[in-house]
Amino acid sequence: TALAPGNISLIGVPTDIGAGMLGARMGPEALRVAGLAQALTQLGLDVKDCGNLHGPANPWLQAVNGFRHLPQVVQWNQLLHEALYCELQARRLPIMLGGDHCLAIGSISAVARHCRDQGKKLRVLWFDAHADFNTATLTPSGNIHGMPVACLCGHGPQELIQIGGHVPALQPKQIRQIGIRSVDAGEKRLVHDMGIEVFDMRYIDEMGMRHAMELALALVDANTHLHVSLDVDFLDPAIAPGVGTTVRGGPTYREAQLCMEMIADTGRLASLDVVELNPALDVGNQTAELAVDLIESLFGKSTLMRSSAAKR
Ligand code: 6HN
Ligand code: MN
Ligand code: MN
Ligand code: MN
Repeated sequence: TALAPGNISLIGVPTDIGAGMLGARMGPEALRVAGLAQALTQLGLDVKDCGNLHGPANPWLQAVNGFRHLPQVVQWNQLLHEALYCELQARRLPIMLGGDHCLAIGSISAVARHCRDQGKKLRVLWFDAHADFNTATLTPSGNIHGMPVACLCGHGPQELIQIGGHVPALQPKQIRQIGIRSVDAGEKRLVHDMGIEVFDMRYIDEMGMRHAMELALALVDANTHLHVSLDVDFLDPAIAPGVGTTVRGGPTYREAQLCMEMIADTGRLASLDVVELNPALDVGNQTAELAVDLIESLFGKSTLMRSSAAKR
């Protein structure tokens, strides 16, 4: 099995500008304290920590025309887009340390731009309890972390959908959503109408995580850039309490590990977001430590332990 590229760049994006609760701004430091760089180095990877981006403060205002903090969300995402695109151009594998999930607009638009440059196919795996497909009229909260997938697919304010220069940045058929279990009523209709392929918890209960992941990874080939957007609220809150928007009934530790291991087996992982970690709500640093565990598997930690007999 091929391994992922060996050069990793960590990009910290310390903001909760798109969230409904403060604290995700501390996510990058919690992941560093949990030993992310050291864990990846031990796997033989070359890790560069680019430090943190510096964007506007969170003014903690009401929504205006359906959006909270839109100008600040645009600024953070523009900064992230440029920083991440630079790392991709330098042939490195960027890991975006969030920060809330609105930042996936900046990261994935950069990945999509890079794939257009390189003539690569893009597959986005969106691990989340939520579909993050709200719009200004559908949103119950105005929080833009509930809107990144819609924005990437061209449904959103002009300033956000045009980051990266190509509207839409993504086609719905490039996306697979896994672990979904909380979708707002209007949002549900839009996700369905857009034709996003969703492996929700009901599907995972009935068919198993292995089957869900086999389908989510179907047709990933040597010319595919695989992007993983990992919202920590994907995980069951019993194992991952350090998030602002927990939803019970998420994947277990082993189900989550299996997802990461199956991705590692493809050898096609080329960029990653780790978002929504909120250290202010964590118990000790356990959610950050769990995230580091999962990232290790994503980079082949357990794959390397498999005997050849266990491989199909
Ligand atoms: N996340 N659907 C809810 C909203 O406010 O739009 C929750 C969104 C959560 C977003 O966790 O990235
Ligand atoms: Mn999310
Ligand atoms: Mn979520
Ligand atoms: Mn499929």
